[in-house]
Amino acid sequence: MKKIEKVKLIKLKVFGDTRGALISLEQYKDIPFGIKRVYYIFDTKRDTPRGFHAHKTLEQVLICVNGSCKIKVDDGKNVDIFDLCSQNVGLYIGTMVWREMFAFSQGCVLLVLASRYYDPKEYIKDYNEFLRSVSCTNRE
Ligand code: T46
Repeated sequence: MKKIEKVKLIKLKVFGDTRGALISLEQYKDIPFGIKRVYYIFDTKRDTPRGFHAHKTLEQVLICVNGSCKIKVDDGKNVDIFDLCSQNVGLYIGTMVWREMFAFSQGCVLLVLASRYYDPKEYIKDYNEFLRSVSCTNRE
């Protein structure tokens, strides 16, 4: 399977001692963009997937801070599936990548750091439109 260039795993530094562990996330340092928005997804159901869209200009880092889930990413040419199951791993997803989140464990909490404020106009929710858009971009 070919790697998707706009998607990568980021190892997050853990400050751990006998009291427990702490992870700090700073924009442009631990996270490769300025953080404009933070949200988290919880109370999910194992058999109810979410996502099914791409973003025109948004970059995000997804961190499963409790439990686990899987993220399917697709750049129009290659597809990959990531198993997020550790608090010290983030999944960076760049622009124009289709994503689907599924197989949520009991108690899963998915924390998301986003490079832009919420803008519903910025979503592409139709897969065929997404494929047309990426094939145009690839031709430019
Ligand atoms: C993404 C994946 C990983 C807001 O009002 N503000 C927000 O910042 C967000 C993210 C959502 N919403 C509202 C819009 C919907 O009424 O919350 C509701 C659920 O959002 P959505 O159906 O887009 O949730 P997911 O889980 O399908 O997708 C979300 C993000 O929207 C998306 O950017 O990449 O998580």
